[in-house]
Amino acid sequence: MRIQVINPNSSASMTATIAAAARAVAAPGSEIIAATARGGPVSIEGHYEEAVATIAMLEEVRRGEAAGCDAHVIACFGDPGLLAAREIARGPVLGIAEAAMHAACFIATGFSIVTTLTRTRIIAEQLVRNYGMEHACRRVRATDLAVLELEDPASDARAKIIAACERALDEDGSGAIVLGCAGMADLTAAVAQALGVPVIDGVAAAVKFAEALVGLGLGTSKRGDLAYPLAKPYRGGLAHLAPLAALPA
Ligand code: 2AL
Repeated sequence: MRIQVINPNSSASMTATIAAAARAVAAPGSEIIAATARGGPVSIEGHYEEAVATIAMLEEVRRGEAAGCDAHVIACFGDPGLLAAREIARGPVLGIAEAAMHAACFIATGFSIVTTLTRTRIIAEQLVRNYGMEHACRRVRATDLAVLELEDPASDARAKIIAACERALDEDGSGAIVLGCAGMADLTAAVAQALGVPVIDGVAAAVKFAEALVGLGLGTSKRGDLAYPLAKPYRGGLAHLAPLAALPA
């Protein structure tokens, strides 16, 4: 099966990290098609950036659909544009935050999310509420690391993340850690080894859930609000985003 893994920010270096994490867990029959947003912010750390990045992310979903991808992964912890992407996709669309939280629930009764900036922490807290995960998410913790600092060896990101995770285990009563940024995917093994508890990278979790759903023959429901967008003209600079020719339900 072909799984499109989309980095909604425009940093190709982060896409390389995401693609490596996806390929490390993909089953032998799964092809990971990594895509980087062709425009928009270099990292996503707020609502405005999520909104702008969503347009470029949806363009990639359209390309992936046209190329016959069986599933799509949105590899940013804000899950930007997740429901919009589901509207235009036949197969499943997984957001890494939703996937990671569900994975955590299978292996622990409580988890903490360790993310980047405080403003991002607030967005993650909203996702926890949206996904009905308050029962299991004990706390969302910020590290005050900007997303692109994760790629800078001088930022000491690994040590800061491990320190935040240790505080989470000590103070939150959590049994597992969810890493709250796609750019942390390459740190998963090191953090897990340092902590001795399950550490979940949403990129890997989303790829495995995508494989499971496609393997079960399940795609996105086309009944109700996730039906294909209504056919109508779009104007101006966004005219190219008018829905593709209606596909069979
Ligand atoms: C993210 C992420 O995963 N990619 C990005 O650009 N921003 N999310 C985050 N929590 O910092």
